Parts: sequence; C-alpha cells; structure tokens
Amino acid sequence: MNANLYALVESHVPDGPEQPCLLVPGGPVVHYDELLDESARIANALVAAGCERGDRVAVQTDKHWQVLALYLGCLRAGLVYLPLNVGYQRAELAYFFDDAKPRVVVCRPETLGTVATLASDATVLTLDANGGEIGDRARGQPASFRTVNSQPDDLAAILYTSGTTGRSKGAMLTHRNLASNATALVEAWGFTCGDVLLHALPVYHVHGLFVAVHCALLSGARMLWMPRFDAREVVEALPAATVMMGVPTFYARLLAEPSFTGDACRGIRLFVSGSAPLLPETFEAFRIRSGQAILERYGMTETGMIASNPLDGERAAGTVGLPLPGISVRVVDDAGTPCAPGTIGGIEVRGPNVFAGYWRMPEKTREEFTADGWFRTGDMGEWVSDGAGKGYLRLVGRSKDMIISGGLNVYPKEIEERIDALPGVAESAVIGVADPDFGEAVTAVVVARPGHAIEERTIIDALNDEIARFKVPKRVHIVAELPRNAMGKVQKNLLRERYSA
Ligand code: MCA
Repeated sequence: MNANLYALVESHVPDGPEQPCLLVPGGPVVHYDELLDESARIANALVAAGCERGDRVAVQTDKHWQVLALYLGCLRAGLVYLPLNVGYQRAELAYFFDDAKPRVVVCRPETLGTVATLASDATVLTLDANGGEIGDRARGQPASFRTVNSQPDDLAAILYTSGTTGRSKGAMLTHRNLASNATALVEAWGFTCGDVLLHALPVYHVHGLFVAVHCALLSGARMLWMPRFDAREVVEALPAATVMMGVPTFYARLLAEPSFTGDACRGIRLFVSGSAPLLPETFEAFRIRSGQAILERYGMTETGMIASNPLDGERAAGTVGLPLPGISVRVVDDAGTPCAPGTIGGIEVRGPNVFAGYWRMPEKTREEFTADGWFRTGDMGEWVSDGAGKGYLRLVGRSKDMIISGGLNVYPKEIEERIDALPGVAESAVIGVADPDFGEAVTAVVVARPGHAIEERTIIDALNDEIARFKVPKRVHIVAELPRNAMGKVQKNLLRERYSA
C-alpha cells in the first residue's frame, strides 16, 4: 500500500468528485476535482523545475486556494513541504533557506526580490490570487500525475519551531505522522462529508494546515476558506458552517463582537480550540453566549494532536481531555517515574504521531527523547484526580521559557538576543504578560548602558524592521536593573508579577 498521505486523501474524495471543496467568500467555489487536477499540474511543474524526491519546497504566501493545491502537489511528488509564516522577515528567512536548502521557494509577488536574493540557489516562483508564476507553469502541464510511492517514514513536511536557544529547529514530519493523526481526529471529532468547516486559520502552521485541512479532506467535507480571522466576517459566515477551529484569541474576539449570538451558531455542531490555553472564563462566557461548550484539545508541532476533550461526554474547562486513540501520554517526575493523579510532572508522548526528529540536529533530537523513546514535550501537567474531568489531562505550565501569543510560540531568548544587540542596551528580559486578546503579550524589560538613554519606541521600531511582528514586544519597560536571585539568574516570575499588575 502506498503510505503517501495524498493517496489517503484521494481515497476519501467524495462520491462525485465535482463536489465543492473550498468556498471562498466573494471568490470562487473550488471543487474537489479542480483542486486535485491543479495539484497534479503543480506536481508536474515542480518536477519539470528539477525537483526530486525529498527536495524541500519552501512556501511563504497568502492564503489563496492554490496554496492547498501546491501542498497536495508536493505530497504527490514526494517533496517536503516547508510552510513559512508570512510575518517572517529577511533575517528569519535567510536562516530557514540556509538551513533547509529548498530546491524551490514559492512566495508572494511583493517579496520576490528579497526572497530571490536570499534563496539564490533555489528556483523562486510567485503565487497569488491568479496562481502567479507557479500557476503559469502549471497551466501547461497535464492534469494527471502518478503519486510517488512513499514509505511511512518518508518526510512529508518540515515545520520550524523556535527554540530556547534562540535558534529555530525544523521538525521533520513523516507521511505516517500526518496520516495517523488526521485519521484519529476525523474519528474523534466525528467528521463526515456533511460538514462545512469554517477555516479562518493561517495555513503555515500545524493547526490550520494539518488539523483543519486534513479533517476536511479525509471526510470529503467542505471548507469556508477565509483569508484571515475577522470576527465580524466570521459571525456572518458561521450560519453556513457546522464546525469551527480556532486559537483562544478567535473565541475571545467573537465574545467581544456584539453581533455574535447563539443564533449565529445554530448550525454549528462543534467549536474546537487549541494552540494555547483556553481560559475557563472564556469557555464559560462562550457557553452562556452561544449555548456551546468549546472542545479544547492539545498538540504541538512535533507531535500533531495529542489529547482532546470528548465529542460526546463531558468537556471539562481547563483540561485537554484524554489521549487520542493510538497515542500514549505519561506525566513523569524528574526521575522519569509516572506521577500519581493530582501530582504535577513533565508530559511525555509516544505514538505514530511523534515526529522523526529535528532537521540536521541529531544531538538536539536525542536530548528531547527519553532512552525508552518518549518525546519530552516541555509542558507540565497532571491527571485530574477528581471533580470535573476526572482522569483528564490538565496542563499547568511549561518547563521551557516560552510565550504563546495569539496561538503563536515566541521564545524570549531570541528576542532578548536581538534587543541586547541594539545600541545603548546593557541587558534585557522578555516575558509574557496576561493579555485579554492574545492570551499572553510579549513584554520586554530593558536596562540601558551607563550614560545611554533608550526609549520604548526605538526598540519596538528596530525590532519591527527585523523580525515577524507577532514576536515584537507590545510593551518595553526601561528599568535601572533586573531582579536576580542569589545565583545571578533573572527572576522572571517577579517581572511577570510586576507587569501583570
Ligand atoms: C498578529 N499580531 C500579533 C499576532 N498576530 N501579535 C502578537 N501575537 C499574535 N498572534 C500583530 C500584528 O502583526 C499587528 O502588529 C498587531 O499584532 C495587531 O494585529 P491584528 O490585526 O489584531 O492581528 P490579526 O491579523 O488579527 O492576527 C491575530 C490572530 C492571528 C488572528 C490571532 O495571530 C492568528 O491567526 N493566530 C493563529 C496562529 C496559529 O495558527 N497558531 C497555530 C500554531 P502591527 O500593528 O505591529 O503590525 S500550531 C500550534 O500551535 C500547535 C501545533 C497546536 O496545538 O495547534
């Protein structure tokens, strides 16, 4: 059997492949057969451009429907899909291109010049609402392509995640990882061809690209393909949908939108939240307003989805439910011994969903796995010992210094290094401060060099020029010194307390 994820997608195309797949508000309706034909043309075009099995195709584009055909085309041709957040700027892109050495880079027309300079060894092609250069190349190609025969452990995608060292790591995801997780989710969340998924997430992260898209494709469902999350537009689109997936910020913004009512949700059977903790207050306010209990689940780039509250049965606020079928989760103490329910420990995962390692970082990969093959998530949690959601997994924090802002991970180390390199800065500490919209807001605390005056605005402006905006601190506090403990370590907990107040 061909383990290529595309073969699995193809086997689930609804009866009558002329069924709609993507409904683009104010744009075209893209049917399953059109999407698959375009993926074949793109696969042919990529091979004609010199791509060979295992080559990386880096993609930094807006959410045009053709990007989905590009993703499927890469799978079909045995290429490794490497999606990049559109917010990434020059320095970030340079690192990814240098590390991954893509054969082809697909980008927005407006960044073609920059990308072509940074990825000088790659073929650089644009993708836009009309298809762009990749679309032009595809146009001359046949609408059929023999999907390559892949092994379960062949790479399907690389997704970069930032690291505590400040250096991003490429998580290598195999066809088995993606296929097993997608199959588990379709089952767990009861997806059918009658579903219409409101898709307002970006398609360069696990949540929007794999969790959402795979659930729809593997059940022959349709997607309302929204270019981005806009609360008012989402409220208008909701009555036509049956499922929505989002980060907690989506739900907080829906609650802040006066036109959002229970009536708008009348056709919805499931709201799913993930990528960041959903506050119990948001869960409760949403239930009161809409009559719906949001289903919270837990996952990571390296593992896909790990645990989920149940479709049928109690959804307990503040928990992420039970491990998905086929996935093992344990909570262990520092010695690696499983903790009793109600005792906090490190969360470890094992299963077909767990990634193949970090791209070209064997050392780093070894560090993140235990001797008996469990992946250390870096999250802390406990099995709920009684009351609501007894036996469910509850996340209580992270062992790594990381911030989650609007569902995006930000590593303080990376931002601190950049701030420390700015003129007049002696040192800095970057923390996450509770924020009603983003969950946590990136916040910097900065000390100036003696005799230098620095300003919040200067630091923000300098960072805006260098890195993706979601990583740039929303606030910068200038202080005389950072609080340190007896060992000389900056006491970030004190800073968090001070600036949350
Ligand atoms: C945009 N900005 C942000 C963020 N997004 N700042 C902090 N955190 C963010 N997440 C910046 C913008 O660049 C802008 O800056 C300013 O904040 C306000 O922009 P706004 O228009 O409000 O933002 P937006 O375009 O509406 O985006 C907010 C968003 C978006 C809708 C929450 O960030 C989003 O779609 N997040 C989802 C991310 C996601 O898919 N995560 C899944 C990762 P300026 O004014 O300076 O230009 S996968 C994952 O985590 C795992 C595997 C899992 O379990 O799912």
